[in-house]
Amino acid sequence: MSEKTIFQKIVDREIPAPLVYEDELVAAFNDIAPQAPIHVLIVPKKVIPRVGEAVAEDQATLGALLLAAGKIADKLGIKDRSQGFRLVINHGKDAGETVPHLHVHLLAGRDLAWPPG
Ligand code: D5M
Repeated sequence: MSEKTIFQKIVDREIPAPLVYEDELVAAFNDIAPQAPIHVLIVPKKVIPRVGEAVAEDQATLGALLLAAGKIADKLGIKDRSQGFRLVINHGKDAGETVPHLHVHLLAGRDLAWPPG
């Protein structure tokens, strides 16, 4: 069994981190190194290392990540189209993935350049 990721330790409440959102399948907490005024990480409770390694039985979990993003955006008051938010998933080295536990970045609170870096 491989060592737990930092995110798994947060999900298992071994490392304290206030949860912004939690349901049966996912948990969300603030990023420790925020890249925007709002920067939340949404992670599955089940360990999926990265999005490209998800399998068919993960379908509900993958859907729950996006549904959670919408609920969090609503809760934070950024769901209105006049404001908005961006979701980012980094898969692998070239994309800048640093934690091998699937996570969706929810970024908001400033103008977000396009294309992203
Ligand atoms: O994003 C990994 C993200 O995880 C990065 O933005 C920092 C964040 N991080 C790392 N450790 C923690 C803890 N302990 N709490 C909250 N956020 C954390 P990636 O897409 O893999 O580059």
